[in-house]
Amino acid sequence: MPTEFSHLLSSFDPETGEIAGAKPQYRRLSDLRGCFADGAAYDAALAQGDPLVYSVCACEAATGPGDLCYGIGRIMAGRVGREYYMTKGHLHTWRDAAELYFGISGEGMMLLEDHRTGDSRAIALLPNHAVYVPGHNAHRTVNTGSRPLVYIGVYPATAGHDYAAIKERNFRSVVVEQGGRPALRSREDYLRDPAGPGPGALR
Ligand code: S6P
Ligand code: ZN
Repeated sequence: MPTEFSHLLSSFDPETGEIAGAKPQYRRLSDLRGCFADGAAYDAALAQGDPLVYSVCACEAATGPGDLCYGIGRIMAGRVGREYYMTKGHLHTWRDAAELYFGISGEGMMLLEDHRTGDSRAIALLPNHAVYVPGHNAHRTVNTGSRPLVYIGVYPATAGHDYAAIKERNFRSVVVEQGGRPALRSREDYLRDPAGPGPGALR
């Protein structure tokens, strides 16, 4: 079996989320300042330690126009306040660039937000399912389960990652635990009433 990835063949470990020959990036809680809605809950969690929230490993061997890349994400189970552990989230620099996500293991959601309209959607990300992320949608992956969520994202090599827009204004919606289930709520609404009106509306 090959140990280095190339344009044509690469191997990955669906448990660890690592791609042979590629360097994983690790995102700890301290790297996600400003992402979680509840700032006090974030500070309290960070005072207890700086756990790993997720890792991502990318195969970006092909770089030309028309080429494709993929990344494997592995998000740990956990929450800050009621908000589940999640990725930073980004828009593609090339706004038209779409992406396909494939669930490998665990249970999660893709939070999509159209930057032109502000409309938010949460789509289940489950094993043996694919989620299409249309262009112009900020996307954030959320682990709503009790074990690591592992998934693959396939994107155009020229998509680029724009984190600045998210850092500036964050997503308008949050995926939070409500009555033991995930719910999509507006950030404002969640901050006003963290427990929410009742069982979550998603699934
Ligand atoms: C890349 C793709 C994923 C993410 C990964 C981590 O286009 O969407 O591989 O990079 O889910 O998320 P983030 O927001 O930290 O890049
Ligand atoms: Zn992306």
